[in-house]
Amino acid sequence: MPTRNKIYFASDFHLGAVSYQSSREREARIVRWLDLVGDDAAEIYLVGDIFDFWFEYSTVVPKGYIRFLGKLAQLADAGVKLYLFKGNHDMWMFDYFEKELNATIVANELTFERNGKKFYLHHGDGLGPGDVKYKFLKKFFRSSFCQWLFARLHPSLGVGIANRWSRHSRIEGGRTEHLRTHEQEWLVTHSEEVLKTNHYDYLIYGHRHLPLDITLSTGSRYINLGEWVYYKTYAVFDGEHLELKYFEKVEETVKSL
Ligand SMILES: [Mn+2]
Repeated sequence: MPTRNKIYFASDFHLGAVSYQSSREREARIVRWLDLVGDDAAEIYLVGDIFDFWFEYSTVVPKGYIRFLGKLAQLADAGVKLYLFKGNHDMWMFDYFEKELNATIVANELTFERNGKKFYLHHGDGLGPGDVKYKFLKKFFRSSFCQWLFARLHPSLGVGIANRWSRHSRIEGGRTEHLRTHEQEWLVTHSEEVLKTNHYDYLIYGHRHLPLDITLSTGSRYINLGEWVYYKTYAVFDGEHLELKYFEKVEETVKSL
């Protein structure tokens, strides 16, 4: 029996984008990563945008991703606890993965303590100042009315529309995101705001598509998990330390301020 004493975090796999072929290659890489971490993982947090698009009808789920989902099922059956966050691309995850994988679906933020360290997790969309238009859209897309309406469309039509929509904000091979100043990094702003009322050691997000490890004013760390089209980054907590790492890529170090 392996010792399961580590916690792993990753986000923004965007499975389904950009092409079928690139998604399959990425899926294979993710499965290799899950094989690696599956040996000592107690918990795995997938912090949103796992799929470039996801919708669950009452009897139908999107095609594809069977190796990835099979691997998650294998890990879940081996006793690894899975947490799947809703991102802005896959906010329509309902109870399918709860049923099939015994996973916990997280809609917004999740906070917990492990070994005396406090964690704050969120996909990262709709936080911080500005972006009023997106915040409004998020409220609409997450409403039960919108979900009811979408479920009435035939999947060929609904998923077709969704894929076209998804292309607008699609991740295009990474490396397009650059570090901004602290004032412009809205998740830094949001984290500092959160830290005014509660202490956390680690504030972990996705969404930004840029791996970041930034020490905040209180000594807490803002970790951005990056994405898996270009960077292939993840974080691991071994009970004492949290580290942001590259998977199958060693020549670059993670950016920090
Ligand atoms: Mn994303």
